Amino acid sequence: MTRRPKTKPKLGFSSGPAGGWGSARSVSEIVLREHVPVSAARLLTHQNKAEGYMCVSCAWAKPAKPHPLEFCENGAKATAWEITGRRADPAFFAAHPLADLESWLDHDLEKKGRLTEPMRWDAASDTYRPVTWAAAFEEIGRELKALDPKQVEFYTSGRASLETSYMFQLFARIYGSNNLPDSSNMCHESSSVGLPQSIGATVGTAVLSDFQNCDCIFYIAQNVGTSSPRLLHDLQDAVDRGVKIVTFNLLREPGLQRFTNPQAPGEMLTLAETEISDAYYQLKNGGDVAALFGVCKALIEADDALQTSQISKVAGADDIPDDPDNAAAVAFAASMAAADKKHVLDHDFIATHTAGFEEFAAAARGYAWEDLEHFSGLTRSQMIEAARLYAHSEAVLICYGMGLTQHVMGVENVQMVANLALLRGNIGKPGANICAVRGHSNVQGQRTVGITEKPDLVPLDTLKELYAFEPPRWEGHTTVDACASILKGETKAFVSLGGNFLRAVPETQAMESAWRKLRLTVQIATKLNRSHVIHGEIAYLLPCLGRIEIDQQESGPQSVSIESSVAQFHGSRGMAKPASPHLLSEPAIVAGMAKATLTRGQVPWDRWVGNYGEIRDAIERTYPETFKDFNTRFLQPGGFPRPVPARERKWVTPNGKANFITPPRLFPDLGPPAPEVLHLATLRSNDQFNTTVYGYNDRFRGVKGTRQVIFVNRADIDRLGFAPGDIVDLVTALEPETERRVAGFRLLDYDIPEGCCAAYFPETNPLFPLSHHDPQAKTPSYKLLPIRLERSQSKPVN
Ligand SMILES: Nc1nc2c(c(=O)[nH]1)N[C@H]1C(S)=C(S)[C@@H](COP(=O)(O)OP(=O)(O)OC[C@H]3O[C@@H](n4cnc5c(=O)[nH]c(N)nc54)[C@H](O)[C@@H]3O)O[C@H]1N2
Ligand SMILES: Nc1nc2c(c(=O)[nH]1)N[C@H]1C(S)=C(S)[C@@H](COP(=O)(O)OP(=O)(O)OC[C@H]3O[C@@H](n4cnc5c(=O)[nH]c(N)nc54)[C@H](O)[C@@H]3O)O[C@H]1N2
Ligand SMILES: [Mo]
Repeated sequence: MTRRPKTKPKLGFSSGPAGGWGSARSVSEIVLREHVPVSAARLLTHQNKAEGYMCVSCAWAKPAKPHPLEFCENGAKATAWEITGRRADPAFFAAHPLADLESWLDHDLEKKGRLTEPMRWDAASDTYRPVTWAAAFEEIGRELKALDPKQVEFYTSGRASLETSYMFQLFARIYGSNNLPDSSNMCHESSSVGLPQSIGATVGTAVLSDFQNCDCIFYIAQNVGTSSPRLLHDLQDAVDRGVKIVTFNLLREPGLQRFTNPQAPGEMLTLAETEISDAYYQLKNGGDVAALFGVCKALIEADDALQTSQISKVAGADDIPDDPDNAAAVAFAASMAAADKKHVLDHDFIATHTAGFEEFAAAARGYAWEDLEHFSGLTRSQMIEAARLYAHSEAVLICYGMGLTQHVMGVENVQMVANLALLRGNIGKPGANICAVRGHSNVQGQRTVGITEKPDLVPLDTLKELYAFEPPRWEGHTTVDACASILKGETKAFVSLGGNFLRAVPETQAMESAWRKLRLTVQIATKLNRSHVIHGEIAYLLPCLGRIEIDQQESGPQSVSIESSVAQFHGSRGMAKPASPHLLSEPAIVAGMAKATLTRGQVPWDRWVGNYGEIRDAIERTYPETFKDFNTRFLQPGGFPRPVPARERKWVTPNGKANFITPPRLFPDLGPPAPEVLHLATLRSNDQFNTTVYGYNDRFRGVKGTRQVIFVNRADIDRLGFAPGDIVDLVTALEPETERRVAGFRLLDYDIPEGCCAAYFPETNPLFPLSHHDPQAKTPSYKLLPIRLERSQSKPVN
């Protein structure tokens, strides 16, 4: 049975600002809907505060001096979703064979509420049935011992704490495996691969105070209103100070246009809105390399002109006198003259700190504006205007998100951000840095403590010394490699620390078939999802405490820690009553499996579980500089910073310089262009957190009661012979030998550049071939896939 939501879909444009009354109403609706007791709802006042718990939604920074209510609509939803009064208990499972649950939508599965007891799949009844923890650990250990460690995947979703993540990677390594794929592989891996080559940092360099010290923010490919709403406060404060916000996005996202602070009663009463962006450049998906090359070209050529005293020639001002775009070039030239600028680029910084400038500048000069316009979808004057705003700012902060990283050219996108920053020394000084806006609340931190498939990123010798075992030195699997290995039948067991792997990865259909052939699936989880309903021959569902819940162990109630988007570590103490007395904490579950599996290594698993302070001590012993005085600093207001050398302009690269890296091309090769092909970007609604679908509305984009929509430009709808509201199938236009199709999507006439289209994830994941990813980072190209539309035989499922 496929469940249908009760409301009828309503499609239209959002006219209101982000935040505002809609946001306040949305929070109270979900608190009521989830039957959250009033006492638990009060917990929100402790969210993201030093004495409280860190939000389980996004990774945005937690200020040392928080707002009285330091949470947003989505943080409140995520909290209510975790401390819900609903339960998926053994009676529910007994009544629902998995063959039945397979037809349920993601929303309906998770909506059943929190898992309450450890369960094992029973083949005879096709149901999950309760087992004891001891029996579960014993069988998991026995099964893992019988396998070659190379046949096992240890997946982590980015919510697990630093303490759990450290234990999990140690368990995998002592067992003998570096197969540690994680959600970050599908997310900011392009940053993790691109930034080290450019600036010698694996993470962004920004600190929270940069928002107070910058005079311009370039905001690229991130949907702040939906994905990290608390960042809107920092943007709003910046705007109030007169900071210019320059946005590059495929869509005109309301959060980046207007914002009403739902926590500022004055603003709510008057409906005062803050206009966020000064300049909004709506570009084609995949157009960022070309757009940023255009901005860099304008800067470099303006500088060239100033060097030769041909100020009138700034940005080619007098080359094409009849060109209407010339106005931007003339304005740029005049503005430089009026400011009496002698140069546009920071030549001292470039000479002292960087390598590769000449090659990059030559490439920028060499590109024709027509090509940059063609691939970006922007006009020359827009790129020059952006360059003018950039050139007149002394400290530019560049923020970016998934619209840059999830691309075949994801690494090049990220490196273009670095190139732009380096041109004017916009890195490592107050207000000027690169801010990689991360997703999951501890996705950055889990990498810091060893969740990675790359053995070079982990101090293996230290682990060897501390725990008396020989760590594996071979390169493990990323998420894409893990999928390939599962598809080939080489992987036999999958141990999942949270997440919903099967739904988050590409190639859904083939992956679901291959997943069923796994010998063992172990899922540590809070709520039921599709990766549990489809399962291996032996399948365990191990329910854990969430971060918001009180975690009582031998030495008392425990705290855990996380790392935010700006590389600050924070403590978090659970405050809600656990959803069930049978739950174990994540550290206890990892320890239970490790003890039942490992026959070597010396790890005090029980002592660690009894007192997480001992795990933090172990983390500090492994990473003494990063986690200096971990236990004494982690609960202080505002957390404590992780050292990021590029912040101090120390470049930990092979040549000791910050490198301009010149992308070899402007756009990826997606096969021969065809008129019927559109380029799909997959997105989140503001009523979901990744594969967790809270509801069927996308208030900001004016969609109500459905997720089965495709956003298309009206000209494309007409050109392709459809009408708005028609129901279509989406069919991948790559690798024609395999048909990849999702059925029953409503065509929505939307403000999106021609040739582009957008739809929600994870419903569209069956369209993505596994091979369609960045070749270096292996981040799936979730923001750029060629597809065709076909008239549908199906009805939308919602
Ligand atoms: N409410 C909510 N919050 C979340 C999540 C959630 O699902 N829901 N997920 C969390 C996670 S794990 C992550 S990683 C983050 C994700 O947060 P974001 O980084 O904001 O990711 P997306 O929502 O996928 O959308 C990215 C934005 O990029 C734009 N875009 C798409 N393609 C392109 C392109 O080629 N170029 C440019 N310039 N723009 C483009 C889209 O229009 C969209 O505004 O959010 C986190 N926070
Ligand atoms: N097409 C497309 N695909 C994408 C993306 C995209 O933009 N487009 N984005 C990608 C990105 S950025 C990401 S990060 C991935 C997300 O991939 P994942 O991180 O694997 O997926 P989530 O949906 O965040 O996982 C939700 C599940 O986590 C479990 N969970 C929640 N809280 C806890 C907890 O405290 N402990 C434990 N153990 N489990 C918990 C619940 O059971 C819930 O069902 O998806 C990727 N996939
Ligand atoms: Mo993510």
